[in-house]
Amino acid sequence: QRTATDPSPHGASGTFPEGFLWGTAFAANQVEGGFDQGGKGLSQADVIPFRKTGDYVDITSLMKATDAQIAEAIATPGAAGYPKRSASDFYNRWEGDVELFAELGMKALRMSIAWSRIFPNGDDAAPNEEGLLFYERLFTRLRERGIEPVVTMSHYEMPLHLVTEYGGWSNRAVVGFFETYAKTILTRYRGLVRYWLTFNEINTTLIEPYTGGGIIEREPQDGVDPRQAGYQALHHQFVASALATKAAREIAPDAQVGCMLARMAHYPATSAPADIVRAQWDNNMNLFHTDVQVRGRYSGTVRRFWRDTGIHVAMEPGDEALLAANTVDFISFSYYMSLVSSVSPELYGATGGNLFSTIKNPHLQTTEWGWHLDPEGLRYVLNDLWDRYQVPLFIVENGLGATDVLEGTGADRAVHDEYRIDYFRQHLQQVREAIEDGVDLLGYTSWGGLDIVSASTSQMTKRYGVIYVDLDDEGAGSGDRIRKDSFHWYRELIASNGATL
Ligand code: BGP
Repeated sequence: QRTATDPSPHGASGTFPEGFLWGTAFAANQVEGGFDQGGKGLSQADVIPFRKTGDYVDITSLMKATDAQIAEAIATPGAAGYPKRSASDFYNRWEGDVELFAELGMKALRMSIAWSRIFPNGDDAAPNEEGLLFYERLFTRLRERGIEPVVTMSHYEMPLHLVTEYGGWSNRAVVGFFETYAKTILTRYRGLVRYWLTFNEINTTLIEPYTGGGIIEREPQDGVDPRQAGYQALHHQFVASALATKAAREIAPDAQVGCMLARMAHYPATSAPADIVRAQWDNNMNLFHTDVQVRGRYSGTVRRFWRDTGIHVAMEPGDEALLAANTVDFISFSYYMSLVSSVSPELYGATGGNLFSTIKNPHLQTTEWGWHLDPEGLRYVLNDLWDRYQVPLFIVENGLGATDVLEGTGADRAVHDEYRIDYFRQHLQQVREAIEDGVDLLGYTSWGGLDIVSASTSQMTKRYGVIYVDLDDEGAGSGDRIRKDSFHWYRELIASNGATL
């Protein structure tokens, strides 16, 4: 007999598993800065300018780049106007930051390696030793502090030279360059890094082809579906991911390799069957990426989409066998919001925040940037992914972008971010429910840790961290690190392995 409280036993005495990997996450291009230090080459993220139109950030251009924009950026030395070139200056302050992470009690730091620090041009004959050494010292220190590095090989970052000279991931040659890069870091950091992720949010290649795939925005060609280049680039990334997974098995057999997806659950706008089928289609189009990386093959849904749109993805002999033979060990994903699907086009576009055109869900609040706040959706996607794939899951991004207010002076400076604590508490309660439901979850790394430059808006003031970084959107400020109230809350939570939730 069903009761009104089924199927959600709120307040259950669920616990987090022993060894659960609590931590925080960030990406090299958003945190490091030091864009011209240590032999680093320019990367695709270093040429994204910060533009304000009146009072507003011009978000339409911040994940894209044109030839003219890149030419202007290359001619512009220094970091002014290019936030990701200086970011949170982690490159120069990492030792102090790691001590803060240790104080937080973190078990894991999810981070990425800047490919352009290791191979400044991407096609160099030999790696840059200074870049290799930077991460070796960082991983060593993290290990000394009991923090497990969880490392993304490519997080919205590739050497700019591969973008301008080769056309980014749309060119098959980039697969070979990535394979060399992957083998170089797997070999060098064998024994230091156990958890590897190949590509961050691999579905971004279709959503934002420049940021995800290094594809420069150009005028559409007659008769060619504009999505063609994105799908081709994505296929190359799947092949590169499989080659990196294969290399990991050979080079570092104790390594665990995961894929990474921006998981966005699509809910039907109504209970009309057509809306439900539409939502299912949208979910399948989000999940075909994990289908390839976990099941080892493209789904019928995406193959039908290619047929219907005339998109042709060129594959080389052996690609399909390679994908089938080199599936990942676990699924990692980011979770920020749910979306709504409908067959009624007039519902779309009214709202949806700074990334998507979607339908407003009347049952949910949104963030300052218009993203649906949906803690229960996290339980839903955890159960859904687990049921579909039966491989361990890892939440490697979740958090609230908000405008924080720094109060006080000197040593008394504080940020009272109870809204962020509420966000974490509500989401983690749902995570605990999902674990009670039987989901195998490796860990949870909240987005940011430190405040970093936003991927989609290039703002520093869209803050995610539990540690405030005293820099504004123009890069002005002391750069000091200040513990927010959420830092103290998260520290207690980690120390109790989630019991204080
Ligand atoms: C994910 C990215 C991150 C990150 C986060 C928050 O899509 O993997 O790099 O930045 O979203 O997004 P934003 O910074 O645009 O608020």
